[in-house]
Amino acid sequence: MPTTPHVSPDEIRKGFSKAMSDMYRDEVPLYGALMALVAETNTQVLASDSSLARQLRRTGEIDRLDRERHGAIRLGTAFELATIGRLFAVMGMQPVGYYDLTPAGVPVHSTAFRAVHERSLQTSPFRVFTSLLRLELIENPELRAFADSALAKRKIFTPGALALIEQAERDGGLNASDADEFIRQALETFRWHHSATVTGQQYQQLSNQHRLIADVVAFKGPHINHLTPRTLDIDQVQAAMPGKGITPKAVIEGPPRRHCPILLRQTSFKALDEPIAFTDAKGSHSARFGEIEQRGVALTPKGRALYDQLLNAARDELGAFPNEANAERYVQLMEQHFQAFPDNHTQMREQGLAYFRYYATEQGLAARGQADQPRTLEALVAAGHMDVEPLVYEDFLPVSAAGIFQSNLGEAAQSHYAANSNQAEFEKALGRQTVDELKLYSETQQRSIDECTRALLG
Ligand code: OOG
Ligand code: NI
Repeated sequence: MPTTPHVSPDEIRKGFSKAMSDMYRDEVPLYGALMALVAETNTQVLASDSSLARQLRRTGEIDRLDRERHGAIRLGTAFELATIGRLFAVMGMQPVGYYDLTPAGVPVHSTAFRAVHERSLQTSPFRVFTSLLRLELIENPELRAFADSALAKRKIFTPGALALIEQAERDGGLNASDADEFIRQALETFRWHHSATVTGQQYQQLSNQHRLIADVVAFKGPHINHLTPRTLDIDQVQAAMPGKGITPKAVIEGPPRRHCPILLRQTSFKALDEPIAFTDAKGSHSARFGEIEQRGVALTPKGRALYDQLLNAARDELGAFPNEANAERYVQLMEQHFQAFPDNHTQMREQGLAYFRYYATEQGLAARGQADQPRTLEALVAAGHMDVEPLVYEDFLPVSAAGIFQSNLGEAAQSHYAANSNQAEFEKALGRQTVDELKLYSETQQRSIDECTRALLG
């Protein structure tokens, strides 16, 4: 019997991202309002900033903008993390980067599942910030044992999803109808449940230990807790949010506003209080929130070191967590310190602070084969034979992520844990190593240089 061909994992991810967005919009109407606001703002920005529009057309980002979003989940066990890794692999997503949130008082460590090749990212840049609860950080031994047994009992994947993961691994992919069924089954893992698996009192005990612990342990599964669209002007959306009945957190996380955006800026609105049926009583729980992000150029290790240094200097000078009361001063300090970070692409490139993509120009192609044609990368750029565009940052930032967690978990989250970063333990749970994001950016940059050189010098 002829077998039907496999669907590309990139297409499955694209379909899954859309299905997730539809589900979340039905469940959290404010997400729909935020998406509409972001789309409206992006249209305005593209109409008024022709050089940004040209840049995004050239890199292709303009085509993926409408379907660009990230989500976040929090898992409870090594089995859940390893299995979610297999589930995401069916959609062409790999664990990229390691983020330790314990310095900020959040008892998790995390990775971001995403596509790794620029071509796949172009089809669907969908990412999921995935955290693993560190149960060893629960101080009370009885509560730890209770959490352990509650997590050991739950089954967050449907039998159908598990079977299709195995089938995809065995056959090297899924055909169209199995891929559709996989999307339907996989979606169930991320769904919100109106009922908890514990009593009201047990929930309270978990929550007293840490609200995040309750959010993971008391529920049937790792409900998606936000979906974040990408905006081209985060300040504009932040300012427009109150007019739409959405209250944003006090400060935008990440770098200050610049002409040439770097890395990632994010802001969120507070988690909603939602009714929950505990096994013995009615109550409520807040976990789900909204967030928007603006993405800029990816930084090299040197650029990232400068970013971290300036961010830390500004925060040290502030002397406290950024909050409503000190927000204005924080913005001032950030702008002041970031004067030291060049704000144009030419300087960033010359100083090796950021990654770029190279494109052969008409002029360069016309000069192909001529005797006086420039031969080095720098000479080709200088002669206008190659254009340079910023390579977009596809990942997350630990300090920003901590700020997003905290704005939704409240003051209690701001204690410090003695335990520190443990990437080896995380990778053991995951069952594989995480991918180094810097290597990915450098490979993408190199591929664009190679392609360009071939086209021009062949
Ligand atoms: C994840 C918080 C971090 C981001 O975009 O950095 C985050 C969570 O709350 O589970 O969303
Ligand atoms: Ni997020």
